[in-house]
Amino acid sequence: MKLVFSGIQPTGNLHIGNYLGAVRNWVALQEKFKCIFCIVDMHAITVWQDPSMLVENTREVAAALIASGIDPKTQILFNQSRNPDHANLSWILNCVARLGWLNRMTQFKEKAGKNRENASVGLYTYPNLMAADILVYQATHVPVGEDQKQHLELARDIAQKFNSDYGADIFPLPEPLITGAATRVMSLRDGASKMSKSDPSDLSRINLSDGADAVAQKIRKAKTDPNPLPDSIEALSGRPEADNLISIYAAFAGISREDSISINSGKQFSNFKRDLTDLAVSVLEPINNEMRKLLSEPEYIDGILANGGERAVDVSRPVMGKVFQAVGFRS
Ligand code: AQP
Repeated sequence: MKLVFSGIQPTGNLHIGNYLGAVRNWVALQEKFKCIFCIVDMHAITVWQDPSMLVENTREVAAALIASGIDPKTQILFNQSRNPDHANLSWILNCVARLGWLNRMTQFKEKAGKNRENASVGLYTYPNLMAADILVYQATHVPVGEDQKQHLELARDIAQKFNSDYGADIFPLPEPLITGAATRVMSLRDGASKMSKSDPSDLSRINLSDGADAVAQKIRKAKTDPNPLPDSIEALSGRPEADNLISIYAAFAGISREDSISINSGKQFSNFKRDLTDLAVSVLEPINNEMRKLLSEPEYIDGILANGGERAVDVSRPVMGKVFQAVGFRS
């Protein structure tokens, strides 16, 4: 049976990068696959999270996912810490993965930056936890963006080594799931950096929790250049902010970048930004309204996550039984 595992960190509000680059595709996957959607709070604490904010952010991400169309009844939606099997398998995989493999992970180098000695050990072993997230459910497919491809490769290597070391055919090798042209949304303040939840400037991103006025204000303040929009994608070269806004327009309209530029060619940014705002609000407003409704009932969201956690354990526990037996735990 095909089983999809997807994870998202509750490190802040979900933004349109998460929505257009990942969540929107996950909604479509539900039609074809059994899916497990996991809010990965254990990954989030690899960098400092204020505990009370983490609780709020976890609820907010859950509300954003449900409001975007994830169905917690037919699929499993929960936060990672509700199922201890992730941590349990992760430890075993720490003993399977090789130091040299982790040393090659580029995301650790990027996230740890220059202050590597002061990064948490968890940030370093993050890919092993990610492998455990996938393998503990014997997931067969994982939708991955460009930035996560290396981690999925590592999960495959770990699965293969575990199966071979212990002579047990427990873990299928998870496959990447390509979900159409990936939209990489860049910051509204700097077209060269990715839109990110943890960017200190709230003006750099449009959050799914932003109402129509905030969306309009952020698009109005988005960095641009003095020239009108050109008539071809090639002519956007060297204009990263214009390029980003054209891509965002294309993603919201469900059209190609080429069509987006031909529709908007010759417009001044003031006009284009008005059109982009109308388009963005038409997609985001229903999601935002539903999110607000859900967030007014935190117990309802907690109930969904608790139920999802129990159903997740039902899937992982038999796998952990096989793993324990293979490793030689419990006499
Ligand atoms: N700007 C983006 N454009 C397109 N896709 C994006 N994703 C994130 N940012 C963009 C995709 O969203 C999914 C969930 O990501 P995540 O929250 O687990 O981690 P992330 O990639 O580290 O996201 P952020 O927003 O940048 O969070 P922080 O600031 O905490 O690091 C992934 O599929 C990701 O590709």
